[in-house]
Amino acid sequence: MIKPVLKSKFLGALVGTGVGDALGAPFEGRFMVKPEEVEAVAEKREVLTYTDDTHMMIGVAESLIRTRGFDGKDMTYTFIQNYELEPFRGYGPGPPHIFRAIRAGAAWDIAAQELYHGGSFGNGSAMRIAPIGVFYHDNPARLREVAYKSSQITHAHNLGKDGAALQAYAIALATNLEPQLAFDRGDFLAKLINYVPAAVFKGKLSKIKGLLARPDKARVAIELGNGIEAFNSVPTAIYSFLTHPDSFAQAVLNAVSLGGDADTIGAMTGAISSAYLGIESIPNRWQQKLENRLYLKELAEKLWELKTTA
Ligand code: RVK
Ligand code: MG
Ligand code: MG
Repeated sequence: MIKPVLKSKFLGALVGTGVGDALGAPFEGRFMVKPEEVEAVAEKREVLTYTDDTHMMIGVAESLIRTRGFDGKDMTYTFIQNYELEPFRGYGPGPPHIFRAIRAGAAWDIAAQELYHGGSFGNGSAMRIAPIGVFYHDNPARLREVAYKSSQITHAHNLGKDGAALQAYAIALATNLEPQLAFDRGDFLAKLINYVPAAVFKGKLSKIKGLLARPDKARVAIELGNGIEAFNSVPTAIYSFLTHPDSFAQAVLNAVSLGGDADTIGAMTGAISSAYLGIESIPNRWQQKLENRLYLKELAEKLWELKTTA
């Protein structure tokens, strides 16, 4: 793949996360909505403000850049510092709890195991994974290792880790594909099913083909889920991308219109879609209004430079 195409995909994955998150944020926790309503609400807003999903993704990118690859301790303290500066971003219940425990003396690499029973399986480590997905796009084994280790900081349950690795791998596959060539949904899904070990993810991914054949949003919400758990949202984001692999806008509007954890499903769909199609696929009417757009682009460019000059 030529370098400018790859660069556009790095930019797309990070900015696509932000746009999907910001479009979905007003609808988080809502029932289903029409895509036109999502579009109309975005049009009325002067700034598309992002939430914890993008805020934590920024921390992932900042740490990867600073340490020239993954360093768990550095990433942990980057998350904590960012959270303390902007605690108002709408974080899930778990991460702030873990951050306070670490500040109080808990070890950064085991603090998350204390949360819930065996750690969290929320989607918080999958929603922020885009920088890891693009940075390790050419090495699935290292991608899995880093996705697991980055998840361990806040989401230590195996299903939380597998959700993060699955979302990272979907982004990596999308990054590897040339957008001009015909897209093979069956091949994309087969690779994901093969990659993820947990039966709950394999089972949901196996339902996507049938759901794509007969679009029915209520069935998607029931069978794949639209909730805060990794297994109720990562397959849903993959499904949403696959509804319109050639259109960022249609895929993300479709994702947000499912309601439930709309910002996060929007963010994860946006990351996969624009890792495939590149940043040019994100409509300017949304890009221009995205909060901190220039900083997200700066981080993506630095990550790409690190990858291509290393
Ligand atoms: C507010 C039982 C468990 C569990 C386990 C449930 C932001 C809990 C973002 C928990 C995202 C919730 C979202 C979320 C990200 C997790 N047993 N229940 N082992 N593990 N749960 O707290 O960062 O919106 O009900 O780790 O993943 O936009 O409260 O948070 O939508 O999943 O938060 O898991 O949340 P947490 P998170
Ligand atoms: Mg959020
Ligand atoms: Mg959310």
